[in-house]
Amino acid sequence: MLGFYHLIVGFILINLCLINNCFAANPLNLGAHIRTADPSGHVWQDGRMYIYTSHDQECQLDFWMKDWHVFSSIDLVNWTAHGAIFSVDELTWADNYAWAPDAAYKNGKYYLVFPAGTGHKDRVNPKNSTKWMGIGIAESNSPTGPFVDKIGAPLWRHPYANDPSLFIDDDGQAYLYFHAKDQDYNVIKMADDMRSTQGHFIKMDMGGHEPKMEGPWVFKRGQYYYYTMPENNRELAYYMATSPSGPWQYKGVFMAQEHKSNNHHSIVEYKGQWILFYHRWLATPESACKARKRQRHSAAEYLHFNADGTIKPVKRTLNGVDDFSNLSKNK
Ligand code: FUB
Repeated sequence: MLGFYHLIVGFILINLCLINNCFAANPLNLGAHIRTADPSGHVWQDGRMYIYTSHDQECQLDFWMKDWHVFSSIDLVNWTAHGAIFSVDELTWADNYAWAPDAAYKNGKYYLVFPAGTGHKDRVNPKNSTKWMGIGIAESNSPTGPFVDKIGAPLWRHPYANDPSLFIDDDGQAYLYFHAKDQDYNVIKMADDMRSTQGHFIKMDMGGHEPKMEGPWVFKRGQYYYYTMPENNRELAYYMATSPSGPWQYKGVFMAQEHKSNNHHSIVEYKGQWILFYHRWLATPESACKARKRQRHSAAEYLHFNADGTIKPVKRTLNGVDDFSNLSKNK
């Protein structure tokens, strides 16, 4: 029989759970002691969903970040942490700024494409800044590493660039999109061995709408290609085209900004559902960090399309994709 003691314990547990968000899928349960951002989702041959993330140090203030992590799941609620799969310590050409990564599978190998850099940003006297960032690519026989930088150098040194994103088209051609100083809205093809770029940067026709941006993400659905990005670094917006290099038609914002903070996302289809991964800046009262009230956490939502292929607006929710197992095909 339930006694008073059991009721009290149950009451306390439920309240602890509510405080700690343990009935909700958002933020994703990637582990109690890790802060992740910039999730890049991919479904590989084993049928699991993988997200490659950057890793915020507790209380980090200027995005000094050192390694990249990967997590996998079959239901988007229970995640396996595969740990740090690559770090700036393994690079000869950078020692910091392990920012938003992406991954790809081609020629039987897995590729981790990542931004990294050196120096520091002087916010008071920007002219004294020495910060530089470039894009590297590492390869592995497994989606969870170990990854090795076979080039031993960034893909290029100029322009300053970060936030790479790889899209492999149906014919196997890999396209690299990125954010770059004075060269946003460019794309470059990757060579077949994925160890160098091929040809020149192509400045894409964005239909006259080229706001400040970061992390682009390109995907294909049916006949349409989608170029998506955080417009002004904050609100997720998109363009559509019938080719991976445009011309693109601007279609608007599908996720509003929150707390005037950056967002970074990826979009991928999994078991018949389209999923948007992104990060939220959430209050972290449990943290000893006094300098930052909010820190970043990876999250996920469903993404829905209209009949004409346009994207329906997405709201941030607590439940996220917690009912994925019921909704998905091939459960
Ligand atoms: O995580 C570091 C940087 O913050 C990313 O590269 C940007 O996209 C922004 O999310």
